[in-house]
Amino acid sequence: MRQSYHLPLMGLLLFFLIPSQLCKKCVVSEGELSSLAPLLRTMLNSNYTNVAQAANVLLSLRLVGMQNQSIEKQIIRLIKDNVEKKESNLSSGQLALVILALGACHNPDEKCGFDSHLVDLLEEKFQAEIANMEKHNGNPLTNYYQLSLDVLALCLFNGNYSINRTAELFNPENKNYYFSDQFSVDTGGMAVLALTCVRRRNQQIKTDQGNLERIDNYTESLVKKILLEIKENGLIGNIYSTGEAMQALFVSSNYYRENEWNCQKTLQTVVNEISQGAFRIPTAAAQILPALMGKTYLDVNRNSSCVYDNFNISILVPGPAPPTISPSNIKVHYSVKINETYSTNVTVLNGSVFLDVMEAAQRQNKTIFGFTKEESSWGPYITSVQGLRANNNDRTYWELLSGGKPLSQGVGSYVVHSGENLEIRWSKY
Ligand code: B12
Repeated sequence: MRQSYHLPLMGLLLFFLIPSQLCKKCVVSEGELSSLAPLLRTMLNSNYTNVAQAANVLLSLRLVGMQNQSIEKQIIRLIKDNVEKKESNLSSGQLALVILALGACHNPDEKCGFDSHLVDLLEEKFQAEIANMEKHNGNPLTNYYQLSLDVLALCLFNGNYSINRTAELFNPENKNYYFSDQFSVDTGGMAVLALTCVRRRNQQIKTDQGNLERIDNYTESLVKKILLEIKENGLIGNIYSTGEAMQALFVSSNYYRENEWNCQKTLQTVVNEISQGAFRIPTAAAQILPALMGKTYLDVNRNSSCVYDNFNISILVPGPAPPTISPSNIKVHYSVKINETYSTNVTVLNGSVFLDVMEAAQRQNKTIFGFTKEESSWGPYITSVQGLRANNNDRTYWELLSGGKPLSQGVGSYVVHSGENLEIRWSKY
């Protein structure tokens, strides 16, 4: 039988209407709360196959005070099993997310959400990121989004990190904030959250005043870069970076004027996009939800213990049925571009995703169209084509394009159209 989960409407409303910090916020209105139901459905109905995905979901649910004991137990089990099995294989950011999720809504001094050795392990992984930067032309093992998660988790859970080193690393001119010359709003947003945490925690330390001033300036400059990415419809960067950007702007309202960001407009566009099904990936849903309810990752250990509420509106009322697609075939053009371009025409079922096209092409010719993928918190990530493997030390990756324009979704979720020109291109970021 399908289980029914409910949103604690009144409790929830009170919870997020009480300002948790003195900064500018706008949140979904009481009347619009039910528009968030698709996000919760996506998160709660997920299989939690990936540790970063499970941690994103748990963190998000805990931040908004949406707790269901059986769901929590299920996610926590998965995370803990995963961490035990491949502790050392987790990337630094994955471990940071686990710490944030397990530690959310507990008093940091109680250390009850997770074993404190995870924080020690994160310190080591963060050092390994820096060592890699020193060896490989300033390129971390992962990326600056994850380095920001690392600093945030270390800052919130009393880990060791150098304020001086943090100030050096997070200079807004650092190339790691950019992918192919484009400022990454998600990365900038996460960095603002990390720097704000460091700033607030170390307010009183006289000897660090110089570094703290530097951190202030960097935060201000990152906030300016985020504001420059506000689009006509209010989205910041794109729909998938808007959640992180909103959180960053919530905690940094002293760095911009009220008329520089129309938060209500952003909120309204996001709410409309939810109804259009933009957040069907659990990680996407988990990353947008906290901001819509006025929460940020800095609220993670705000001394509130977990609240298990009695609920009164059902959120698992069936969502709108997906549009029925006729079982007809469509033809698309598909190319692999390295120096040369290798092309083919592929026939797939209407409603297919990019990955289906790649698989069909691979069946035609494994040498030219053969590829590998890895599961990630956003679904399948393409790691190699023709045996040529993406490498963070060289900043190389396989870029997805349609009609020559980069896609904002991955191979597992981008639905292809008849006659479309799809391409996977060996690129540098
Ligand atoms: C860093 C990053 C990259 C780096 C990854 C390599 C590196 N140095 O780490 C680069 C620049 C190469 C990259 C590429 C792409 N990215 Co990217 N990326 C990110 C970013 C900023 C952080 C990811 C991260 O580390 N998360 C934290 C860790 C703990 O989670 P994780 O699951 O272990 O992380 C891994 C995956 O996220 C994976 N990854 C990165 N991007 C993408 C995109 C997709 C679709 C998938 C399945 C996996 C994936 O790389 C991470 C490190 O191994 C996110 C922003 C965000 N909000 O999450 C965007 C983000 C995930 N990327 C996105 C996109 C669209 C892409 C591309 C499809 C762009 C394109 N047109 O080609 C490609 C992926 C193509 C492919 N080969 O499958 C979107 C996904 C949106 C969606 N609905 O699917 C995001 C949310 C950015 C955005 N706001 O649009 N990305």
